Amino acid sequence: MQKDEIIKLFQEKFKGANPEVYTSPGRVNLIGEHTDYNGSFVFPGAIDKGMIAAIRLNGTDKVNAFAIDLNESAEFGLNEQDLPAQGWAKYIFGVCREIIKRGGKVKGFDTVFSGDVPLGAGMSSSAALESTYAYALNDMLRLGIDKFELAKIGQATEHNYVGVKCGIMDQFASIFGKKGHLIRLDCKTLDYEYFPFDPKGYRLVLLDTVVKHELASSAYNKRRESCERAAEAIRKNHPEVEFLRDASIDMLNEVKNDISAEDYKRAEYVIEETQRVLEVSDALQKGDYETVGRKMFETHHGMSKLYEVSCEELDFLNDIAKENGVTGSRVMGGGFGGCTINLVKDELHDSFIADAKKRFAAKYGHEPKVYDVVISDGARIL
Ligand code: GAF
Repeated sequence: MQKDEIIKLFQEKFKGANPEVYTSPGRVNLIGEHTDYNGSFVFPGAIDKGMIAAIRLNGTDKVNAFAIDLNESAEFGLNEQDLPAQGWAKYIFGVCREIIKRGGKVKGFDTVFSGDVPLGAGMSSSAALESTYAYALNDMLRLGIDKFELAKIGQATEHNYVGVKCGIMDQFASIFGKKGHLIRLDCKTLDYEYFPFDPKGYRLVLLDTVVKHELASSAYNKRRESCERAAEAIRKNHPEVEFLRDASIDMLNEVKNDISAEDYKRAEYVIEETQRVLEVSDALQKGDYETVGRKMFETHHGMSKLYEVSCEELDFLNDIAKENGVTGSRVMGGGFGGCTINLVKDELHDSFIADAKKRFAAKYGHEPKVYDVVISDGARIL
């Protein structure tokens, strides 16, 4: 949705002076999945799909919000502790509460918002929503919160108001995104580096299964708990191991008999994935996309067999990618449905997509959705 359009919709709802308009994007992640909450590396980039919000202070201590795409309103007081009933309003409420917790003086506002990040596709629609409001309130109210803290406010919203114990990747990418660049982020130190990403001769394309399996957030939290248990066991012998990112396979093997087989598999995946991200960043610097692609396939295998966050539909798309000679393909984001991210040579793009659509539809009764990725800027005022 364009700025003019959302201002018009805001005016229909609230009348009066024109609002400010802010936007924040969703993200892709080239590699480094389920590594963020293990203090390890990720490789995301903001995309050209996101949330857009029109906001105007209303001189009260109430927030009146309207979700354009759902045609739903929500209202809450800034001093209330009770969560709003509407799922989407919890994100706005959470962001306000987290800013207040940090001493920020949030004031009441009227707002309408809309988005084009597909929901449940693993492209971080929720981080886009959190980042939009965290960025906007900070800017409008001159709160002076730095960008790292804005990302943490979004993450804390997930933890404390939504119940997903996520890492920092999605909110970081949404706030720090830069056009044409991926971000290699060290989630332990929050050191980050922009990598120009313009793979000549290749395209990055998402295939969305349009499937979201039940209980994804509780399964996600369980993965995190497994990793924390494994790290804790390793720490007994190696006190320097704060996160699994600091551990090696040898260290993990020392505690093999002290942890469950399931926790072992989860930790094995994370330790291997950390290594893969480092290899991919070397390969990217050399423009070696064949290695990048090979690592993506390895990640898919790990996510499917060790971390067990893939599903039948995603594995099917991954097989089709392999059969079509795609350079790299894997499940992207938290998993349990959503998208695969595919690195594919220009000349194979169309035939791969056609084959995937045909075979997926024959098996599951609908085509996957296709999104070509454009790496874009992070949160901003329009
Ligand atoms: C979700 C989470 F929100 C991220 O923090 C990250 O863990 C990702 O799943 C998996 O890499 O998007």
